[in-house]
Amino acid sequence: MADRINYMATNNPIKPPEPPVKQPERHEGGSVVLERRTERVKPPQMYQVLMLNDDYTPMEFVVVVIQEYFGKDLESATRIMLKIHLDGKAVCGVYSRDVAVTKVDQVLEAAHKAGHPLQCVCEPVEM
Ligand code: TYC
Repeated sequence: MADRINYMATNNPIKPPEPPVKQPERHEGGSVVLERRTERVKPPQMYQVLMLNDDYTPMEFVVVVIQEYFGKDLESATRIMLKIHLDGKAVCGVYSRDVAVTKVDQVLEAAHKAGHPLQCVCEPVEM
């Protein structure tokens, strides 16, 4: 036995230290916070893209633009176009800021190329 290497641990294993016990926070008035959670990240601000009415842009063009750039089917696009025509404006879609700005650019470019005065804007959604 003496000529064999002794692989046994020579010391007793040490118990790892206990994690520190968090003391509940006590506040004036008697309220107690048992555990304070780290704050969750808030969702990003979203932007709605609105199209505005005018007296010159043909309805058919607006319907095609809404289908093309906002992914709506013919029926939804027609409903949105009519809402713009009657109310002066309507939301075509809600996106993150970069996407919303891109949609506005695309609509304005398409309208400009076709010679129509169609206007489109984006604004933060109230949360
Ligand atoms: N008012 C336009 C017309 O009567 C149609 C129209 C609808 C124009 C929506 C712009 O965003 C618009 N031809």
